[in-house]
Amino acid sequence: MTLSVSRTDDRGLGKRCCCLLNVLLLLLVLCSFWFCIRSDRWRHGIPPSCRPQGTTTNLSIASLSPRDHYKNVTSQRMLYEKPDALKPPRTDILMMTPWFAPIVWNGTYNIDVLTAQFQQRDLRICLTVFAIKKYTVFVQTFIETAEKYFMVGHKVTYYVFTDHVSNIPIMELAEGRRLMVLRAPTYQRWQDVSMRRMEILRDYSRQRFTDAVDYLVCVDVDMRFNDEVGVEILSDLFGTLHPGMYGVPRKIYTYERNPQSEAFIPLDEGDFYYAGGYFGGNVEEVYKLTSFCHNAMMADKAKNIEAIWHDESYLNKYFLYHKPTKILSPEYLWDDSFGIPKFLKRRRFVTVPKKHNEIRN
Ligand code: 5GW
Ligand code: MN
Repeated sequence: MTLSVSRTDDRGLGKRCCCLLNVLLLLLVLCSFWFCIRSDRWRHGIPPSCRPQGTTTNLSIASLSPRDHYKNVTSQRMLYEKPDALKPPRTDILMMTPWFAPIVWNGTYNIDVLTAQFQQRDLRICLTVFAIKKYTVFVQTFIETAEKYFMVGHKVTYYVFTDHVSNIPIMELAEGRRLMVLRAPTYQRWQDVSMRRMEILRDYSRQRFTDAVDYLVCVDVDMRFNDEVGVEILSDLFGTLHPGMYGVPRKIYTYERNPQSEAFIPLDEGDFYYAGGYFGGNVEEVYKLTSFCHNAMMADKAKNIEAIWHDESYLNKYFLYHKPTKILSPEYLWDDSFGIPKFLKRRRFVTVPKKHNEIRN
């Protein structure tokens, strides 16, 4: 008898526990559902520059149309010298392309105004490099100097793609900055090491970068930062003038001239010669660029063709028909072996000299 009573008690207790668990589970599902809707709205529904800044507490988020948020942007007083509509800040260089993309030179912009604009958006900036085989030796200087000069005060993630993860030094980084080391395949031919960067960046732009990054900056690793590089470089799609070719006639540009190649550019076309070692933009634009370049390389490979300057040739083809929205002057990619011309007020990112036969074999 005692036994049967206690068994009934057990069953009752079990049922109550089960009920409680179900209720908890339901609550959890509801909570995560609500959180999903909210974060989705924040992420996609409203342009980041228009995130509400004032008080919106008496309005439910679901009842707002995106335009309602425009009213809540706060403004802040800033003091600086007024621009003069009749006096360009510089006359010794080209400041604007014929398609109205700014060319970024020292003395042509106000970094405080730009930073204030960009800071409202709490940007996540991602700097990518590849360090395959012996090129891991460049990583330490690259990151140390980036800590000093690259996007100081902003949220930065370094992505280092390498085939030798253990050769990447552990470094202390400033607050808001992270280093991600990712495994990348080794290719035997150095041309493939260089060209396959496009394929890897394409894949990451389609997956990992999509929701984690606002702007990508994709550069060579055999470099060091030597002066400030800030938000003035950021735009939907940007390229950089090659330090060896900013002032030469069109026909001198070392574009691919074989009409059979996907990278072919005829002698009577072309705006600038862009460097392969410095481009970027938002994730969607970088996806489109890298995807085009990789597909063009594969199409050429099937025809047993390789463009003269590898990934750089395909990049130049892409930029000819998909014009960049901003262009970086050679201040952003300089090689001291070219000397220091008068118009070059700053050398922000410069090549680290390498002993070619030691580092490249
Ligand atoms: C190796 C031999 C010849 C040319 C390039 C490489 C090589 C390039 C390599 O072994 N490992 C490697 O990671 N790279 C990546 O490709 C680096 O990120 C490097 O910055 C980029 C482009 O190659 P560079 O820097 O040697 O090309 P240049 O034209 O800037 O001298
Ligand atoms: Mn390089």
